[in-house]
Amino acid sequence: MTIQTIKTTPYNDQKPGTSGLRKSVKQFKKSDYLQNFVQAIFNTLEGIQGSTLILGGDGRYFNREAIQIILRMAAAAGFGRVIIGQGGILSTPAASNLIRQYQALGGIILSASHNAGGPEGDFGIKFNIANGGPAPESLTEAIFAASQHIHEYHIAPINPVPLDKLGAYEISGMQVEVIDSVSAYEELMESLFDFDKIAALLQSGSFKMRFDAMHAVTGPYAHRILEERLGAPEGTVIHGQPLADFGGGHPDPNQAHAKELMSLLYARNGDIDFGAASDGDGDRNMILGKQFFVTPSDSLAVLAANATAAPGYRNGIAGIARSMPTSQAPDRVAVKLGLPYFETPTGWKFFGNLLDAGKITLCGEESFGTSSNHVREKDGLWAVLFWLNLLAEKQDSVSNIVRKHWAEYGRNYYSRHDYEEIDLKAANELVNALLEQLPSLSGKTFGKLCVANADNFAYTDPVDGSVSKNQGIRILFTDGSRIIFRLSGTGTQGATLRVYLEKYEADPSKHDQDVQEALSELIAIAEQVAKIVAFTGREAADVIT
Ligand code: G16
Repeated sequence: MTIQTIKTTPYNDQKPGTSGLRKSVKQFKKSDYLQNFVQAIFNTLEGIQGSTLILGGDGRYFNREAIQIILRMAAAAGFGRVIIGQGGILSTPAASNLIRQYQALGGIILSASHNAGGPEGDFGIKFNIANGGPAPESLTEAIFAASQHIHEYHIAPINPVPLDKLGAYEISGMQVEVIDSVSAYEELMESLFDFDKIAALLQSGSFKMRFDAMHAVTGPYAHRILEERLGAPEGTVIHGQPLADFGGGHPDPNQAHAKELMSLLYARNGDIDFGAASDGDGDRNMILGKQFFVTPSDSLAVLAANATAAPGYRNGIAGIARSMPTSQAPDRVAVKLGLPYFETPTGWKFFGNLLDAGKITLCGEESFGTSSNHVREKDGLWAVLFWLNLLAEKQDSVSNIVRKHWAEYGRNYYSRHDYEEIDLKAANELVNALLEQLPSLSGKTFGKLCVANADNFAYTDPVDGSVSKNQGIRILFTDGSRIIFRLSGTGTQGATLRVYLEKYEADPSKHDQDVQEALSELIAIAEQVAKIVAFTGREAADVIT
């Protein structure tokens, strides 16, 4: 076979963000845009010859086309074997699991996560390393540097591989296996949770749940595990068919985008006890009880406090980590259990070293991500199964479990306000103005609240000593309240300003306030300090979670 070498010119915008390279489909379809980035990955990796690559995506528009291109480039690069999920489908956690199981060199996951799909939507590509986790910053920076010097890429002239049929092929001396996307993941879940207990709950007739797959990747996983394996009634999984444009929806499992699920759970005389949703690539989750929303931060805290309820964690957990903007609720659990806890920058890649070193077992982020050391990614269905295990074990409702948790640990009122697609220049000016104010903020009082410290968060990885700076502006108050400002690293249009607000309340008689009302003082201070209206022209946040 003759490998073709194609001349190309670099694009200057291939810097991976919080989670891989995310751009509009239009950008990805520009001449050789995808090929350049894939070649940059291959040029950066060591040990490709004869190694195994895991390949799959969330099924969004351009997924199949991209898979065929990457296969041809993988053959040219010298991979010995590529494992692909049937139909080109692999959820991010399932891909992470396969990388570990097959001892692969890594995996390429095609997804723009919760971003909208379709020809007018977004596409994305991320590389996960041999531990199954997202490439660390040092690698993504090296890939970006390589993309800036790309002048040619290599591709094997082979026919498209049939993606829908399970099978094994040899192309250009490379083994290609199209495998069932769900089986290995299902086995892993069964090894962690009490499937008999969960099945009894789901089949009891007195408990009803809905899982919203949002027409994204978790549809096949949820159908197989919840309905076929655990016996939940047909119809438990809604929007279970993966569609290239997610049915025109926004596959983001939050109160704003999972509207149908929200209305089912919040219906006045509704009979659904438990609601859950996952995102485009299956790594996020939202947990709902009857007329009850569990913040992702509380979800992590509750799971950590009750970890031994699930067989996979029966012997206890080693420690907990959360991203910096995530509420401090999980820290309280760690303190009580006498466990180490860590505060990392936003981005799942920062949990990898802590998990590999055995310093933590559970980790999570406010951005609807929770997971454990079973993979090196956040895992939407895992969180749902963990909650089901907990509900089956406690024979109690979601709201009761969370309320009892608050009564024991106190409640961290929490909300995130997003200002989307704002002018990039305005966003940078706002951030710079905040940075200038930082030194003068310490000791300043705003009504009853006094600033203990204000800084630009930096993180030193306790395992490899690497330092990550500029990870978000924090205003920390003496009573433990916090306001955090960050620009998102996953948007594709302009800038997205995220304002994270948190206030701690120990008194159980005050645990039933409206969240935005409980945080109103902090919301006003955020505006006073950051002048969001003046800088962005926006009177209100676009999305409040
Ligand atoms: C990604 C990352 C997460 C991060 C989230 C939000 O999630 O994997 O670690 O918390 O983006 O990041 P940002 O605030 O920079 O937009 P996903 O589900 O989009 O891959």
